[in-house]
Amino acid sequence: MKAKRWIFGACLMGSSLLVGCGNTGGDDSSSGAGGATSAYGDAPYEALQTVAEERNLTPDDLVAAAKTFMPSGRHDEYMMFASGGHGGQMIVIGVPSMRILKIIGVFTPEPWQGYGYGVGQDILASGKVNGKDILWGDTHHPALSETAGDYDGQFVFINDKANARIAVIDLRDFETKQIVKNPISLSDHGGTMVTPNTDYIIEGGQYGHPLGWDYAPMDEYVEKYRGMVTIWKFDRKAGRIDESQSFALELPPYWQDLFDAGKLVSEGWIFGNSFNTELATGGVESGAPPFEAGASQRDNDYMHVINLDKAVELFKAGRVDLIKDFPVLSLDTLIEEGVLYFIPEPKSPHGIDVTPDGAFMVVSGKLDPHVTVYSFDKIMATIAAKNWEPDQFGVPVLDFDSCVEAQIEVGLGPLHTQFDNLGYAYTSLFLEPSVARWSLGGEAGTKNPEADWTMVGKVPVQYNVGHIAVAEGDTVSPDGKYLVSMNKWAIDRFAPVGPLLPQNFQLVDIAETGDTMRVIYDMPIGMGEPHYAQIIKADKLKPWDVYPEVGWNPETQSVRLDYARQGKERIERNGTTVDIYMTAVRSHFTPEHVEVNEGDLVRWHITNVERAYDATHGLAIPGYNTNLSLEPGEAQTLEFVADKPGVYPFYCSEFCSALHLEMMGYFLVKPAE
Ligand code: K7E
Ligand code: CUA
Repeated sequence: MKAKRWIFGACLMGSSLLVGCGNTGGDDSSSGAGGATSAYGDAPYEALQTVAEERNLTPDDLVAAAKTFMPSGRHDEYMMFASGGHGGQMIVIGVPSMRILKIIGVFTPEPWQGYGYGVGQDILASGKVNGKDILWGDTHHPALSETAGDYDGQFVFINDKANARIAVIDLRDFETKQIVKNPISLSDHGGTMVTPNTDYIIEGGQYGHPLGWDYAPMDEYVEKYRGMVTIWKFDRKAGRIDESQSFALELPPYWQDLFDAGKLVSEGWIFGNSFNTELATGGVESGAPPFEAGASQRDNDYMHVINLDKAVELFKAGRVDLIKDFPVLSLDTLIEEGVLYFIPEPKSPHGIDVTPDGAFMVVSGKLDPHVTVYSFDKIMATIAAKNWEPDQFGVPVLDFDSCVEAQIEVGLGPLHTQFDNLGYAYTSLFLEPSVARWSLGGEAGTKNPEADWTMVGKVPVQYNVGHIAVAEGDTVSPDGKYLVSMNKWAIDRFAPVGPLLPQNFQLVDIAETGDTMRVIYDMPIGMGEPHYAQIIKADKLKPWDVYPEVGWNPETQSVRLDYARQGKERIERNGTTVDIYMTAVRSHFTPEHVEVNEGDLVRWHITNVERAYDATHGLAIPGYNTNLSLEPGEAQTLEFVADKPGVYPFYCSEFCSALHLEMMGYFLVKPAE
């Protein structure tokens, strides 16, 4: 037997790796997974062996392949909602197969979904900044809605760092329903995070600037520039952010980075971190230290500890100032009322993550090889003892030693931390690059064999990991099992596609204790630079098969009043306004001829009257920048001026039936005299 013939070697030794290898006759359940008859006759394992040899696959490769392969028709156990980075979308990915299931248009038009070309036009327009259409976003942190600290599968939110906007996506149809522009800030990063019952969505700022977009010269940085965190009220019933019940907190112009909401014991508090407590203002061109050096001089920055319940109380009591008509709790009020505290944190931190039990806050400094763990109990005791010194803005800075529970050396460039079901935490190490596993203390620490607060092991990743996401990792009861390492660099992992490479999402099997962690899949992400992701148990999602009723308007999630009904299709002219009432069904539009005059205002109402699962039609109109995606039951209205005479063959852009090519019509615009 050749050395390479390890598969049957293992089999003959009685390994259970190959189920039923002693009986490959295909006659019963022992012949392979699921008991199906093999397409490879009576020699499926020889076929596997041949593939392994031809493709030079190791036994580990085969196990990894088996762990991530999803047979046709079978569904993934988890779904990952990943930010689309500066692509401005959200990416839905099945785990463990790592197959992309959907790309949701959020801040960016998405023609396949008709988003931004009819549907979603109003939603994108609500994200205007200073009256300007902004047709992209830099999405960073998705947050699934939670009930009692557990993902509930109803909504997902995401921020746009570039323009300080927040979007709401409804998971009944996986479509964006709302974009809210922050009225006082131009930049956000610490969003989105939700409180344990999704009462509030947190949006922290990033780069300091005068709130409300006023002008102030850079040498007035300390007096006029500010940071902020905005608390958006979420109305679950309406499925929308209620801007009238939302407010912001004025913060010193340290650069706030990430926030996380307290849970269980720490519910009612939120925690953030910051960098540039140096208040560096750059100016390398005039001899000042560049930002990256100027903002890294001090050994410490400040973790932010905010009493959210108290802030809400003060807002409700009207203790606010208005900036651009938006209610803001001033820094003075926050200090006076004991809402805001700082704690020193190792220099230039990036992530802040609250443990599943809510008892500890984990911070890592990019320039410090440790993670620092703060105890909520100790923080409360330190506040009660007034053991603090004010910073230059008068904010109490709590005594570091009195708040810290542990510091664990994890490696170079620690960024973000996640948690699992085994009492472990995982921290991404940007510089090594790898993912470190370490054991929690407290209650959680009893779930694994290691001592509390100790480094357990590392798995190398390729390359330069940013965020990591564990299945159900931000909930009060993480599932563990899988971790996705979101790597910024891909270098040699995939076939070259020019100088702009995809990002690399690596799936890591973390189901075992100790230092056993295995990379089992590499997934190229060829759009944007995804930052964070959350992974939810797929059976928590209950999306609609078809819209509940014919005439459905997905923007309002209700039936339109004047939708185009089957049998009532018509064209109505009222002066120079023309209303077209059209239906779509396999395989025709009714009416098929639409003639208007040059200069008419056209209101094109169209309904897909199908009730069959997946019977989607499109409406593509050449020359008018229009494409709709009409899911079964959906009704849309397009509005435009027919400003160019001509003959426009419009057609269905979804291949819906054998006669799909015939599903078309003529839109004629008759020249004015
Ligand atoms: Cu890229 Cu959370 Cu915006 Cu870290 S962030 S990597
Ligand atoms: Cu309808 Cu193609």
